[in-house]
Amino acid sequence: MNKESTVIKAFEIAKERYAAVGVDVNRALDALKRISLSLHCWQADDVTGFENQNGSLTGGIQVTGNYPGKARNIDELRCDILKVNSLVPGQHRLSLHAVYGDFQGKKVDRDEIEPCHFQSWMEWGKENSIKLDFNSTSFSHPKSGDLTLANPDESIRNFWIEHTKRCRRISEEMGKYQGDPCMMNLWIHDGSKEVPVSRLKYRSLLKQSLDEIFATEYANMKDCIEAKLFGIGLESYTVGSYDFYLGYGVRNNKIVTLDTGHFHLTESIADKVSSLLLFTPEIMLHVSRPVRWDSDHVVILNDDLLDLSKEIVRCDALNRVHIGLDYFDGTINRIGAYVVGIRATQKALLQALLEPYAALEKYESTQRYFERLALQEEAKSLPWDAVWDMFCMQNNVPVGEDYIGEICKYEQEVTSKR
Ligand code: RNT
Ligand code: ZN
Repeated sequence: MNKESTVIKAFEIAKERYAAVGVDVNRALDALKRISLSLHCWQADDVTGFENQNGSLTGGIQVTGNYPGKARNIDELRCDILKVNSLVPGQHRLSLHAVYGDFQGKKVDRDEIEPCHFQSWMEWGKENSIKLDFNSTSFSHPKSGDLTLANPDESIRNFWIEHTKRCRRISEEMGKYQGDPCMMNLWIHDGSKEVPVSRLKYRSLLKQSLDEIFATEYANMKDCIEAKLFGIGLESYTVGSYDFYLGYGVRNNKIVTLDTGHFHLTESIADKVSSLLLFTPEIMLHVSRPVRWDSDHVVILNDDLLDLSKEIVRCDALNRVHIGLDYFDGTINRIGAYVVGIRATQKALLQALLEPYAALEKYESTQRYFERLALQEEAKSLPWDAVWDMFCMQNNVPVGEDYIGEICKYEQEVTSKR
């Protein structure tokens, strides 16, 4: 029997099994198809960018590994992203950082970037039906230090305010160009290695900087603010903590970004979704995988990801939650890292969409807690994988492990020659 007919057969059986618990698999497939993940451009080149300043990665984040084949320029990065897209089902967005502009070999400082530096990205995006998202970049720069937007030195603070304002303008142009709002994420590493005696001072400076940055209203971009627990070398204090940005977001109607690596390791990110939905306009996610710390390991299909996905679907919030990826691993094939993480995220979302929610909810509202627990347990082994294979087949991308060979081929023909 060939693979195609095996997939069809397994799917037909899965369809019946799911129907028995009140789940329509085709509805789940339609919903999954509509979910565009925002792929992070920085897995392709270990968060280097195209400024050609040969500095190292700073700002409390770190990539380990030097597996050969990282993208060295804009053409290679674009080529890699298109390869990735050919191996995952669905239509996805691309999230760019400000340092990935098309600078044509010129030195353009961060307070000088303009929409024109991203024009070729916008055109490329349109040609390839890829919508763009954006990020300001405050790390890996001579003026990064430990403090940027919260720096008491006015000239440094103003430099970063100017940078971030420009990033918002660029995002606005991107959003306009693509006819769909560009999500702009603002994350800064500001913090300190030891506990400062004036925690309030830096936080009020950050608040002031943000107020100034957000003073201009835009219609084609949306602001997201990302908190963090700590950075490497900045372990004791983070100016932009979760409390800080949650407060700022609620008061100013801004979107809070939840990076799954930015919390205490036993904290549930899934549990935060319903609260944010009640008090902030939308949610931005940075799906990552912390191992002992904010290590940004490649995302895999684990319980944390499943819980988070289920929570979004249970809240019926797929239209209010933007799912971005944020991990970087330089120890393995980077295209492979993308594909594994993207497919894992989609698999988690599919399982969430296939949850027999109506039946579970009915049990819960009638206090039939044994039945709820039992059905949750049984649902774990319902044949979601058969539905996933069908999704890949319908979308003309490799089914199951078939993408491994494709990536090895691309390595042989392209990335190993870099
Ligand atoms: C860092 C944040 C941030 C970065 C990217 C590169 O801890 O998660 O989102 O990973 O902006
Ligand atoms: Zn992040």
